[in-house]
This record gives sequence, C-alpha cells and structure tokens, in this order.
Amino acid sequence: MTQPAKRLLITGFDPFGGETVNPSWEAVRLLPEAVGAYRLTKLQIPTVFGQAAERVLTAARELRPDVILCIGQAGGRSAVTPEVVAINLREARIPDNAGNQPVNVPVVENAPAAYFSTVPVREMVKAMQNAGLPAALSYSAGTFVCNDVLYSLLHFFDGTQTQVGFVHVPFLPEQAKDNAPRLPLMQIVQALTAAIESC
Ligand code: PCA
Repeated sequence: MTQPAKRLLITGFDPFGGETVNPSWEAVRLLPEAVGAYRLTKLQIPTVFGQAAERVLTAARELRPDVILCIGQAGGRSAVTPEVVAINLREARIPDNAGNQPVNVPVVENAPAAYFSTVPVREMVKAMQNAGLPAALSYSAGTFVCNDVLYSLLHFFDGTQTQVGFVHVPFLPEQAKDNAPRLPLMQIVQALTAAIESC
C-alpha cells in the first residue's frame, strides 16, 4: 500500500474549565495514521489564548499541510459541529489554562471582523450523517480559545492553498452531568473519520 499523498495536521486541546479530559484530544489520539486521501499528523495544543494558534503555526511551518483541522470540546452540544465562521473577538467567560480572561479584545488588531472556514463544512456534515452520526453546522465557534485558533489560522492562511477548519465535539458520557448531551468517544472518532474522508 502506498502512503496517502496529502498531509493533514489535526489538533485537539488539553482539558480546561475543571475537566480532567478533553474529548477533542482523546478522539484525535485514536484516529488512524491515514484517513482517506490524508496522512495525519496529530498535535495536542494548550487551551491558552495565542499560544494554541502559535503551536499550530509552528507545526504547520514544518509540515506544510494541505489541510489543518482543529478539534475542540463544546460542552452542551449534542452533535459534532463543523464551524462555518470565526470572528475577530476574544471574550472569555472563564479563564484559559494560563489564567487569561480577555474581554472585548481582537484576536488580530486591524484585521477583518470574520473569516469563513475553508474546508467543505457542508460535505463534512453530510458525510457524518450518512455514517449514522449526529452532525450539524455551527455558525458560532464562540469567543474563547477555539474561535481564537480558528480565526488566527484563517487570517494567516488567507489567500493560500492551505485549507483550515474547526470541528467542535460534545462532552463524553463521563463528563456530562444530569441530562447534559453526550457522545461516546468511538462515535466521535467515527464522525471525525467520516468528516476527514469528505475533505
Ligand atoms: N474548547 C474550548 C477551548 C478548548 C476546547 O476544547 C472552546 O470551545 O473555545
């Protein structure tokens, strides 16, 4: 078997907000080394404003990926949700893992208000649904570190061939309290696999 020719850099975050796991990294870890047309390079990034995007950019400079797909936890969501858009705003309800809690601060000074994701988000949703998994588009990545990473990368790679996307995933069953939505880890892994196959 020949190796897939295209390169995908895929990231997950460390736990934050008092959690002991982050389903994004747990799922990324379990993905195979190759999916569809892509050879995967996996990277765990810190839930820290600025630093997270810097880590991705450093890895991307070396790897020169065709696609960068960042995965993050969105507690309270019941579906796996590709993000349509990132906005130029940092506004944190809780501190990040370095204690930063910015309010009304731009991600990048004097830059556009928003960028659309450059991966095929609608095809990704369809592929996940066809695989029998809960998936939907999301029109807000929030204003915390996940949006920060997506905005920073879309700004940096704007006008280049490198495609950038972000997918939020639900809590794992062991994280979800009371009736909070949850999704078993293997279903998150299957959903991400289907999403990558459609990129
Ligand atoms: N989710 C957070 C940051 C890290 C993560 O996994 C967010 O949605 O911004």
